[in-house]
Amino acid sequence: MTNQNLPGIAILPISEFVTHRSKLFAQMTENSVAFFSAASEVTRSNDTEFAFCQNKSFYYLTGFNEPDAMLMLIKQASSEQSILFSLPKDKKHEIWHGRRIGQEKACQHYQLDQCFTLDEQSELVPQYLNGIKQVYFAFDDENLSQHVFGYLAQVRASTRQGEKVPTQLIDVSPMIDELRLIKSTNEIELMRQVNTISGLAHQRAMQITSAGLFEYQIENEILHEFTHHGARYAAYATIVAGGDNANILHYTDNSARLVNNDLLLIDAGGELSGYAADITRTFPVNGKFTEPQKALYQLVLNAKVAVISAIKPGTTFAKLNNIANEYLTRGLLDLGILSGDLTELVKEKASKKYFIHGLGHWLGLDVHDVGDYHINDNKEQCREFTPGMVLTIEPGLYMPLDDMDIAEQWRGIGIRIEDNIVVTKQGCENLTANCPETITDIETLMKR
Ligand SMILES: [Mn+2]
Repeated sequence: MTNQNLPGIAILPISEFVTHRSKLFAQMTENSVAFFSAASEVTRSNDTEFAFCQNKSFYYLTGFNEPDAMLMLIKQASSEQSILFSLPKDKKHEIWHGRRIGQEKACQHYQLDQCFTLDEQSELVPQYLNGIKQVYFAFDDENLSQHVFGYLAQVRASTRQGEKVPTQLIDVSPMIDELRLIKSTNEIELMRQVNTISGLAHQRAMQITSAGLFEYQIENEILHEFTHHGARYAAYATIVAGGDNANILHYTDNSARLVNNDLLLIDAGGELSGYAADITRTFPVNGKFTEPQKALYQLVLNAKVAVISAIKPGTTFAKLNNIANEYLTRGLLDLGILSGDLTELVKEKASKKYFIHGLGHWLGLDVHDVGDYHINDNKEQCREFTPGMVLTIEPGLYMPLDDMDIAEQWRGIGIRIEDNIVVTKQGCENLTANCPETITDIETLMKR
């Protein structure tokens, strides 16, 4: 099976990473150095590891996907240098564990100024730090922090030979996070593609789902569709939650059997060249919504559509939250799940009793991507959207089976619908365009 909509697997051109570095260089002060650390492999059990996942900020600046490397950016005397320290070529190790690019090829391929082996760090880094004023690194990276302080101590020890020690340390995270928050045309195209792939995976899940199957069997169908279209990994642990399991927000056990007349909530997104999709759909196990399921589903869908239609430059998550709350509160009142005065209920955000998580989040290299939501001291998410931001919109309603405050017909229903949106100059583009969401479209796709 080939997909006509996907001409080829997208990867970012190396020039994209060079551009990311020059954007960071532009913000660094004269006579400064910035350090970025690659991720290390993580043990799963004994001598086996989890699939390697690169540190996303390191990846954003390099495109380099080997573990344990370090990037050093030097801005001095109006010159900008990108230096990579990485694992050496090692024939024996590579036969067992996989290829390494080595320093010479890395330098060419990733368009870096110099590449050295990891062993050369301890000698070279202190030399580069001589005469530097400011050092940037991520303060929450304990391992890297230790290394940086070690290098600084080394330079300090040589001050009698005339070495000049950097005296200012700056947390680089806010700078890199802000850069990552605004996506380029290339990044948006990549996210468009991983959304298309993920939408196909959700379609496959809808077509295959039936009572009696296990949740993890549906998970497997989703992963199959991701890899079939070139997304080698899921961006996060896939949630396949039948019936009341949907009321556990991060349910990844996926071990239960699917039950006739239950809903199935699937939160799944692929990862393409490091970039994530994050899509949720909820549909009936047997392909036909019951009346109570229909009522709640339509309500969540209406709220989602209303929220997305309000997304444009200048809008904020706080404003969108108000729209979602108004829709959901009014709907819950109409269905008799809430009671009281509409204006009062909207004011006290009564819908939050059943809509228990945030409306959305930034999306990019990380599924919960970096970037400030507040920008000023206000506690509300009042940062104005600008073109190039990518975010999720994911209203939901959760009615646990053991909640005796609600009528029996609603109990055990958990619904979330989640799309990925890019803010454009004119308004927004919904990247999750191929994933069925209306009751008619879902029931038609699932007809057997
Ligand atoms: Mn999400």
